[in-house]
Amino acid sequence: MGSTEDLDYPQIIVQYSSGFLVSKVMFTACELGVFDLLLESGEPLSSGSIAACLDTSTTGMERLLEACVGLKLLAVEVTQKGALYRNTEISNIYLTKSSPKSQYHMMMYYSNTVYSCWQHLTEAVREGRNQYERTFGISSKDPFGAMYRSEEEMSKFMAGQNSVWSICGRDVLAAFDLSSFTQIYDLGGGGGALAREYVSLYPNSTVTIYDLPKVVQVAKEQFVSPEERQIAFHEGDFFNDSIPEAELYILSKILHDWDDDKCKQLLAKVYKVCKPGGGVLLVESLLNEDKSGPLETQLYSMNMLVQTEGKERTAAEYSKLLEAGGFGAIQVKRTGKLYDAVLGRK
Ligand code: ASE
Repeated sequence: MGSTEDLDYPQIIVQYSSGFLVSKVMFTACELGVFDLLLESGEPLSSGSIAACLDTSTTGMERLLEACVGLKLLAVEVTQKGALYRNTEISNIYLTKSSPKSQYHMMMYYSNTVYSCWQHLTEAVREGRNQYERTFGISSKDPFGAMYRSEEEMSKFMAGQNSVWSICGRDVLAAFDLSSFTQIYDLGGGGGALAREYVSLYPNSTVTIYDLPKVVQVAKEQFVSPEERQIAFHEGDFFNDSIPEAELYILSKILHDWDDDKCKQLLAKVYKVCKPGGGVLLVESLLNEDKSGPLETQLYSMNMLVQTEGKERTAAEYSKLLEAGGFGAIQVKRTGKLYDAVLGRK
């Protein structure tokens, strides 16, 4: 080990300091439609023509494009006609709206709602609670009442949540052989992208999305077509209404929204109605047992502080919650992607 001078210290601090600038550059290029335009055009374009097409200033667009080149989200080629920009592979796949793996909606949710809430991270840490009151002037007693404060906001959240399953839905559902289950309830299944992955991976299954009536209404209108016969809906509030009997319950990014008491209460309720031999599949981003990482999960846990009543947990913590609810034979599978899987059996 060298002395402090040869550590990459200052560089790391400088990098971390501009982390949010990096996010905002990527979000802004997405929001303005830079990647969509370059995909559609099929040929490299100058900053002037991109600015004209997207109705922005040339000076602003020029700098945005240059920064995107620095981030390797765009490639530049200098010709006699000046600099011409094109998408890199990664932006074509993840940053264009029309791509099947598009993360556009997730980024828009981050760029607007999440970004606004994070203005109050200091207060969130001081007070140990979410920041809806400060950020949006709405009561934070019911976090999902606040998150779903308008139909538009709810729809943006659902679209954002849906996008992650196009990149790791298959991994979390293939972590265990779930082919023996045919009747599945996805509690808090929202926009249905995970349900869609499920029925595609397990063709003999039917997945019922159990969610709040207003969520189900928007899911039917905007996200799931009636032709998707293996996906059904059930309107309800899983804390206050009854949950129908089934073989497998999926709780995907649900427990991370709630404190331990609420999690145990929900799991006990699910255990009661679960068929013997059935189970519950938790889909969550797992912290290392010593909570030393992964960084992404640590940051998500900060976001849970700012936006919800929950936190990210370790596999042992989820196992304890499952056992408290009555479940046994607990198995944990880390996928190496953003989300992992934990299975408990009745
Ligand atoms: C929730 C998930 C999210 C509640 C609020 C949320 C996400 C963002 N805000 O259940 C998606 C996951 N990403 C993060 C940062 O946690």
